[in-house]
Amino acid sequence: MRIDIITIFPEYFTGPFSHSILKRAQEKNLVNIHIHDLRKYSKNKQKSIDDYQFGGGAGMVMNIQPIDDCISKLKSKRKYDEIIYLTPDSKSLNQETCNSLSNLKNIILLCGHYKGIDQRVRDQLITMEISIGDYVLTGGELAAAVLTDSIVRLIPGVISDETSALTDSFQDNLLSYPIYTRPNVYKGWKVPEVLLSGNQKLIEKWREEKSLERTKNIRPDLLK
Ligand code: 6GU
Repeated sequence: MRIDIITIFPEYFTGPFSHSILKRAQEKNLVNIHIHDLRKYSKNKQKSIDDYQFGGGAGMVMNIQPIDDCISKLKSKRKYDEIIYLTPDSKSLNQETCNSLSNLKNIILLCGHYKGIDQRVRDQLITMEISIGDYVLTGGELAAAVLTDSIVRLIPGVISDETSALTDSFQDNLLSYPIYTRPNVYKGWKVPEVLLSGNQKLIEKWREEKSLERTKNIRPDLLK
């Protein structure tokens, strides 16, 4: 899979993408992530990429031209399955969307800033819009990093034990069950007896019950 990220803060991504699973996924060529500095597509001396809003109002709006030029250049080289704009004023990301995006070959992520982008970019160039939740961040970069992480870990071969992605919270619309490791007693705090029983059938049943119980208590909305 190839992910192209368009941003005015290209250095932002060096941290999140150069550790652990995301780092290894790139080394193994399971994903190729390319960062594009939007300012390089600005046509003026000051390298500006935003302007005042028509009709007045606070906040700058990102211009069409640098975004259009950057996306056009990418599209001239390969076909993109989705061109995604990260913005809080859109549908919230969920596991189902992560699953389907992880099956795609080429995607572009556009990080928004300031007040937002010119609506014509959204109407003409963007094929999908994603928010990562009902709160506002200073920019789309963190959201793009979150989206990338959530997609890349689902690409076959990225997580060594594939079943571990399949038993994630949300894969079946249930939160995960409680998990424990050694020692079985710490400061008198005990691991549930059933997990030490060796009875796999009983263990599965206990885990299902706990998943359901947790979901009912914390996220009843998932059960509807
Ligand atoms: Cl995608 N962008 C920004 N700026 N804030 C957000 C978001 C995105 N998703 C939730 N909050």
